[in-house]
Amino acid sequence: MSTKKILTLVFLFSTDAAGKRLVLLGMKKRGFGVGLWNGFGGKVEPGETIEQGARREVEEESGVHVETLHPAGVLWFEFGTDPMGLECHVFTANAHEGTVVETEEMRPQWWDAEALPFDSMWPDDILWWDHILKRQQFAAAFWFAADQKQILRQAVNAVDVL
Ligand code: 6U4
Ligand code: NA
Ligand code: NA
Repeated sequence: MSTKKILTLVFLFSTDAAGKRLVLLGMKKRGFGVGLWNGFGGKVEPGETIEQGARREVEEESGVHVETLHPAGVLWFEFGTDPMGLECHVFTANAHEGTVVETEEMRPQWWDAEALPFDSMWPDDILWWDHILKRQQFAAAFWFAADQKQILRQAVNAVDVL
């Protein structure tokens, strides 16, 4: 692996009147992961910390300003023979339903956190989402086929150091 990109991925949580946990996903309207329900995030820019990048992307893509980001996991992705690896830092944060807006990049929608639309999400998400629900930090790696759909090899581990 010769190079890598640092990405962020943020899941915003809320609770409904019955106390059920809700999570905000965005339908990606363009670019990488188009047509999938995603968390919010993107590339960390030069001069930015990972958390600053995460906060900026959440605001750009959902209109929500988040104060506290909780480190949840780190994901490593490789695709086919592409020498570029992706190191994706996953966070959770609390949000309020009213503040969400649709943007050029994302159409946001709240989901029951225990019933996410995994068939229309990145195929690795179902393999680590339980760790998020249990507030167990995790480190995972996924080797995708060049088609960005099929996972050829995977490793998911609980960690406690993020
Ligand atoms: P531009 O449009 O260049 O500014 P940017 O918003 O910086 O793009 P983008 O949207 O390409 O970056 O970021 C990719 C997003 O997709 C990040 O939030 C991480 C997420 N992502 C990438 N691979 C993923 C995967 N296998 N599983 C997953 N999220 C993934 O759940
Ligand atoms: Na993005
Ligand atoms: Na970006």
